[in-house]
Amino acid sequence: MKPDIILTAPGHAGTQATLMQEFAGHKLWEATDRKSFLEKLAPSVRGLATFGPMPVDGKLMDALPKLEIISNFGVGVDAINLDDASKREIIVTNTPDVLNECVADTALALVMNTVRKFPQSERYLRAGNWASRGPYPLTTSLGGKTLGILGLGRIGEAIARRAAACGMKIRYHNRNRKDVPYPYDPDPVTLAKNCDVLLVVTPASAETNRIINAKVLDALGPKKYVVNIARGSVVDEPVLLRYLQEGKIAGAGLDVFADEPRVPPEFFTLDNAVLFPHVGSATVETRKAMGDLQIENLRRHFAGKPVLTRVV
Ligand code: 8YV
Repeated sequence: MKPDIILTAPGHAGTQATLMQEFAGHKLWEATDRKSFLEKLAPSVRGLATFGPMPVDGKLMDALPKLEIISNFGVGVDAINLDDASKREIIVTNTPDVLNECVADTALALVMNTVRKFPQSERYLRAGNWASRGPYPLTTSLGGKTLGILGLGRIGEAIARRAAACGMKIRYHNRNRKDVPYPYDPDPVTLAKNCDVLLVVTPASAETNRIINAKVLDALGPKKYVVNIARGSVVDEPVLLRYLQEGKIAGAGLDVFADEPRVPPEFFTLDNAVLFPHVGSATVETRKAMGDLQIENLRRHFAGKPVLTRVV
């Protein structure tokens, strides 16, 4: 018999199709009455395939007393309460590594677009301004500038390699110093002071919630930029918006937002912000690789084998 699993959101189409084929899959997002959907499945559901920001907490885990594994599509597991899972001896898996290069491409593109204002210059051309108003205003070079990476993990290192190829210098701050050839700063404020572009790659957690606050943005100042490819929650979004509106920092590049897919419309009118709709890992190849890993973890677990990428 196929193990019963719940899929929390439609997620990636190919992955959803395989999950529905290989397991007895139940689609939570289609339930009209979530409570009775969970009650009906409580005696049989052994797995959760999670996609996106829907919170998975102790309450949901308790509603599914036979739950053994939560297999997440994505490297970030901030939507899952890991303490609650660990207390209940529920395995949590994610999809690291397979997305590193793709997310690093997005990060570098966002850094480049934020500093060089390529999207704004394209809009200028499309609006007919080149012929009527002359060349687009000069921007800032990347070469010789310092990229400050907050959260130098595997993705951060892939970004650092790309930034070095553009002639940028690298510095970083992590909770603990790493064995890497880049200078270390002891805290985010010092990193902001010492860099030209502050790139946020740190995982979202209670500890990193709004770690990019007014103090850090003040340390950056009006000539420097912040780029966030981590999670919206790591930035104090209303403060960032105000700093951009008032020119207290030079610009921001954002791939992630506090309440996705809703983005405060005040951002849309800013000329000093480049906004991506959370496309960090969004390629056909990478999303397939992420889905394959999510599925493989479930397969292995239900076959009595150790999962490949366990978080807790
Ligand atoms: C995806 C991500 O957008 O891996 C992550 O943590 O944020 C992205 O790769 C997300 O997982 C899609 O659900």
